[in-house]
Amino acid sequence: MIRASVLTLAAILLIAANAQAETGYELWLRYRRPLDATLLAQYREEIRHLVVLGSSPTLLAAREELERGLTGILGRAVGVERAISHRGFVLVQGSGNGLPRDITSALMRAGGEGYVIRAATIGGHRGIVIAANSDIGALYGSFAFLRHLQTGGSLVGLAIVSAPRIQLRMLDHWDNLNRSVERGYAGLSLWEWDSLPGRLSPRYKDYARANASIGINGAALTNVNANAKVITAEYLPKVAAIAGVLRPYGVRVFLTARFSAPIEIGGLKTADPLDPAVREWWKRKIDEIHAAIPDFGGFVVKANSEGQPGPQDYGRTHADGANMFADALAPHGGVVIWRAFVYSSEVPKDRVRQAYDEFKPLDGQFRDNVFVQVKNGALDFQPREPFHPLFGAMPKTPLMMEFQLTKEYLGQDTHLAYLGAEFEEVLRADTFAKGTGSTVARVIDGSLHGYRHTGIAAVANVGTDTNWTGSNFNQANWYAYGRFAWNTETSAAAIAADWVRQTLTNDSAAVRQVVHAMMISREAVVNYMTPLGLAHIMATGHHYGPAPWAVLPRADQSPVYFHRADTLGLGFDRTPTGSNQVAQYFAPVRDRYANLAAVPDSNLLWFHHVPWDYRLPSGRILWDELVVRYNAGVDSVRAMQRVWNAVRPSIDAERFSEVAGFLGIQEREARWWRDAALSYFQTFSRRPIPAPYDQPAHTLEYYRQVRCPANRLKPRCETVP
Ligand code: GCW
Repeated sequence: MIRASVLTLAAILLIAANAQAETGYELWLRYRRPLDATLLAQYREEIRHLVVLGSSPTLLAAREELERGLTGILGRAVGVERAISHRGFVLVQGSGNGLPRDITSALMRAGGEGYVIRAATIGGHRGIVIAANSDIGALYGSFAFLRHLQTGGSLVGLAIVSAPRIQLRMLDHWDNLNRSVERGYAGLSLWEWDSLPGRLSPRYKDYARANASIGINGAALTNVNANAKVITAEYLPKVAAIAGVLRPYGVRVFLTARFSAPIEIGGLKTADPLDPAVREWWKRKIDEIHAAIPDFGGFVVKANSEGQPGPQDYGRTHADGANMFADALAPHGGVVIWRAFVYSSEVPKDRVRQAYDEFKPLDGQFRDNVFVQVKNGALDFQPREPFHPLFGAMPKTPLMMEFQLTKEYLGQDTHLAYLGAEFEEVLRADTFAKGTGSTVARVIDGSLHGYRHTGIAAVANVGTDTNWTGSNFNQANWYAYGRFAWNTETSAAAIAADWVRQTLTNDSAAVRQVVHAMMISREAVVNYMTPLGLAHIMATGHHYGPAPWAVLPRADQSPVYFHRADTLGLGFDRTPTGSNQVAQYFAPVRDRYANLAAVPDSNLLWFHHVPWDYRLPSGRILWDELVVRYNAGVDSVRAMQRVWNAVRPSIDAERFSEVAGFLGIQEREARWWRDAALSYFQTFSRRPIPAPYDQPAHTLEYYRQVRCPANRLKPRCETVP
């Protein structure tokens, strides 16, 4: 008898433990009880019932999320009532109606999508108001309130007002219709085209919740290397079904347009953007899309880049192409997002000049509803690049930022690299377009040039993996992107702390340590892959692992083209004696970059071909500094491992071991990068690796032989020491 009940108890405990098993699926929306008993007591005292005024799908979503979240955090159910009847209410409404004066006046600062969260007394009862000027604002406010509780915020004197600085905050999927994901490392595409529109995967709604919780309000569902099929009558009902799930969460659907679609699916002979039949075809097509998806956001277009068709095929400009779509979308309120990532078929003198050279002259020629979307740097999502010189250079054309969350060049799913640090670095960079303080953030939030509309995008890192992003830490990049898109002035460390508290642990000492590890992680990757401004020395094709020696048929795809190592030195001369790409920046940025004595170490080899014995501000010559940096990268990964081991008691076993495993791979691969790169560059520098640093574990020949099968979903190079 006693034995039986002990067994039952054990079984119950096991079930309880399993219920809490941390797969990562819940992302930062875990809603666990706070560790701090005083805080929990306060929450339980102050939060007793929920009153959501209104029944729109968006307000119902807010109610559902608050019920779920509060139940988890308080550890007991919260009553849902129609009106405030006693103390401890949480009132949610998408208007200022009937609210105290201090709240209605705060709402004036909340704009169309922002919110106010305040402690208030209504009808003699004390409680909390979440108010906005729209239902979506109320939903964002609800998520923000839950975040406040999840991160251990106090309810005393609660007074928050928040509004997004950028209007369009997009996630761009590079998802193909066969469900493969270009540069995706987290499984298959979320979009189950075969079973749509009949079946709606539960993932769609959880995806929408995650986005809404960080303020993302647009999603381009398909790859910019586009397939025209997605805009056929066969696919539009499928797209409409997804849009229906995302709509209550404020996420509008966008698609990618293949420029040659009029030929491929329209039976026309040309896709010339000035041809009346082509223009008419797109107009009808866009009408058809809007009939299926009334709030369709518009198109993202990659044209005349990496072999994609575009207006230049017909002797027309990017503006001609973009304006054709713009004219057809305008009556529906849609926008065209035209990418500036152009990479033409002719080998240029300097590939990183191209976007500026092609787009700058077109400033002023785009219609009102066109965005030009610019990658954060002029090359291609490298671990570090100087900010793209187009920022600040197109005052008449709203420029959108494009970041990449899927870490194509930063260790993909495996390596820990918190990109918040990169977002912060780029957004705070000063373009000097209109003197000091002309930051990239102020270009894209529109305040510098008075843009008509503003936007930001990031290439998504999500897929069907249980944890969504391939590794638990990659979730932080999705999260940080949304938070930065909402508030470009925020800090990477503050966002990291919120993420850790919501996602991993609320133990303050552990939070501090994990944030520290995250904050050094991106610089670690820069150091062991591409220190001192090196770029694009990754293996060909899959971009995983080092191959600085690679020579491709096409020069400007070759690592040797980008690093230019020779017996004299290392680096790409972009000063007036070289490609003069520095001239694309405003003074004094261009002068600082052009001057070997003034250029920051972080961009040194990006702008200069530097002699091996050139002495850096550290007092070391270039070669020795390179050795130091590569080793610093490895050391930082080891420091991250030490942090992770130290916080073990605060982390669940599942995620602890996943991260520990990945950090082990990262440490090994950081050494691989270091040893491969240094033994290769040493053939030019002809200098020893100074003590006390390790000599490469293998010969250069060995590293050159390492292969990471390119056809695997996640290239892993298990043979590496
Ligand atoms: O980063 C490069 C990628 C390509 C990608 C391209 C782009 C979608 O290697 O896979 O294509 O950029 O941004 O268009």
